[in-house]
Amino acid sequence: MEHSVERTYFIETVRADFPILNQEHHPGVPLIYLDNAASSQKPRSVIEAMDDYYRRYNANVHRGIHKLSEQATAAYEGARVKIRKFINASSKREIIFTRGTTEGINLVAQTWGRANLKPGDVVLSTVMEHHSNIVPWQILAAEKEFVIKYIPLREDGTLDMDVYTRLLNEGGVKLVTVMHVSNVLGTINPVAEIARQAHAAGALILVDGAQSTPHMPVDVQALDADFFVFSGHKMLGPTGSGVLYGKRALLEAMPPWMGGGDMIASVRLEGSTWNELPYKFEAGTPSIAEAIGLGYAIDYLAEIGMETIQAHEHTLTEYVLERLSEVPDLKVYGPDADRKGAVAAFTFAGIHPHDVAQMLDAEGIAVRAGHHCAMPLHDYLGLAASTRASFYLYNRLSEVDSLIEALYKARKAFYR
Ligand code: C6P
Repeated sequence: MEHSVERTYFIETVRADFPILNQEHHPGVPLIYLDNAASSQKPRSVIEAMDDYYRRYNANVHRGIHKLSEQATAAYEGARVKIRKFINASSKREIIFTRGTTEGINLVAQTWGRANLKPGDVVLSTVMEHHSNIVPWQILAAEKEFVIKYIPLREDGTLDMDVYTRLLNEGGVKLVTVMHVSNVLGTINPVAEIARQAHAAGALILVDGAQSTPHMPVDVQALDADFFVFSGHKMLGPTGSGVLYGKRALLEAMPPWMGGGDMIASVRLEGSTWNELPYKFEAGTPSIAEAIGLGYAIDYLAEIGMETIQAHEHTLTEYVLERLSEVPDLKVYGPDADRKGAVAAFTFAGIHPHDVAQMLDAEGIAVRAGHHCAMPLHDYLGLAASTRASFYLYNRLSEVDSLIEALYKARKAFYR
């Protein structure tokens, strides 16, 4: 049993629920999975729930009068109810299924953005955003001629809130679109305060919750987010699942994005009318097994408790930052553990981040190297790339020790 989790949950019991973790990465070398910010592993309950759908009640939803379709619809809509509760939305009509964070942001850009942004308006974002919260706005700005401004960072990798306030005061801001937790720096942004100021300036706020929802309690009403998006695959669920939350009045007023089956009330050759929420934004046959799987992932997380998971990850973050600070020639990016999620992006002077990742892989340790879909942030930091270790509820403190040991080994090999 590990010291940090004795108080919270028995980590070996959790690990036993994840079949993939119990394997050798190379002959005789156990897998240490530290690429959770890219995608998490899946517990048996999620894998089995999806298998069960395909084996026992595979059918389309909202369409058939037969028993299988009714069962599939109940499971699919049941997942929506679980998600509503998990993020404390006020109605299940505010929960739109998407394929992930990227699709959610593009949906808002192409519906709310297309209908509301005009030349001279300002969309305010940050330099730490993932590409999925930059490119959709750039694509639309090229057509609608609004301006995108970016909040810079302070030295410690947190947002410069003074500049934020100043940019809001310059006027014209219609939307603030900001990540909750950085996938590189780990910075936890003060989203409730950002929302408060945005609303006072007459702007809406979109929160990219891809790296927060898996790791901490999220309450969209407490944050007062107008839109909140996240991906299922980073929170124990399957790829191809995700959520756009939007305040009901906003979603009601927005035009649909994709047209097709299920999103209509009636179709005539002369024109069509739209279905009620949330179906207006769910055209075509959805990812049914994936939505059901996401529901089971939420059951799993809720059973342990998001506060408990956050506490365990905080211990891991404190420990990894402490141990990384001992390694010579290594620089970690982002704030201290109290303002950071369980993500450690670092560089080794003189060693390419990809080489570091490759040497770690040889030791059984899976990490990511590159720009992590945050090229502007890497430009801002003066880096081409970084190596990133990212943790989750099933990671042990001893895996941090293995990481550090492997980094010393890599250093010895390169500095020889
Ligand atoms: N970040 C990472 O390794 P999708 O691909 O749609 O599920 O999520 C996109 C996305 C959006 N915002 C943030 C903050 C993210 O971290 C991600 C995905 C992965 O960091 C893959 S690039």
